[in-house]
Amino acid sequence: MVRFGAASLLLIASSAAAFSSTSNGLTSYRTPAKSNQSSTSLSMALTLYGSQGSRSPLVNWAANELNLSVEAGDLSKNPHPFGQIPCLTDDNGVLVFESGAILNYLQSKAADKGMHGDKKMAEVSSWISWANASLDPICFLETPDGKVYDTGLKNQNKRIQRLDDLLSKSPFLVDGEFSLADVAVASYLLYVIQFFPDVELHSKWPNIVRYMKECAGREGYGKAFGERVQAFCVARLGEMESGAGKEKKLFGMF
Ligand SMILES: N[C@@H](CCC(=O)N[C@@H](CS)C(=O)NCC(=O)O)C(=O)O
Repeated sequence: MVRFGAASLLLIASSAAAFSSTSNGLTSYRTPAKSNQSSTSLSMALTLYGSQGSRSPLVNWAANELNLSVEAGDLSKNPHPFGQIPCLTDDNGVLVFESGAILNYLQSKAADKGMHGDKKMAEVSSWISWANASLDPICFLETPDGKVYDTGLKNQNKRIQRLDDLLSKSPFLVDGEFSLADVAVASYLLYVIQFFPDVELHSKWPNIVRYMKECAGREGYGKAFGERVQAFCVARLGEMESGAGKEKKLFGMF
């Protein structure tokens, strides 16, 4: 499981000017209270311990999509058993850690309000687990001590090919409509282009690129990750679609 540790974060910070706001959040490990909060609320008690340059914005993205309001927790009081982020607390002493478990928890909170049936919940939850257990290790190759050194998306991969096939038949992963399955899967894919901005995906997986661009363009993504990250992702994916990225590389060879 990839850790967005100090070395990786430096990569993000140095890879593009687009990430300067992200890198600020990283150093302090504190979530800017306002940028990550959604305005409408079904609950006021959700508290997220996280930081902008980690994977915790994916939790904010999920909350934004579900219209759940999340407050930023004081990281010096982070109750995660291993001191990691993200970590979520709720009313009645609820404590949830692991980003996938947090997405499932938010999904079930929304389901309480009658938004999703069991069948959809099961599928969404399966995709959330797949994103963490199978997609993350493909997206981020790590040294034995857990440092990200490359992405598996530079080469063909049968699981990613299958994902592309699925997305050629449907705009989103579950029932053709956007869900937390897409938050989980697209978050990792979009982290890849933040870590490795030169990676070219369109020649191998055009449907995934279309999907990533669609997901990155969502209001909830921009609110959670910040406008600059959003603008960078959408622009980079647009370049891939138009072949501009490839041209740049060709020029670079001469
Ligand atoms: N599998 C966990 C990974 C959590 C994780 O590695 N978080 C990183 C930030 S993205 C962290 O807290 N790193 C500091 C540490 O491990 O002490 C999840 O998905 O929540």
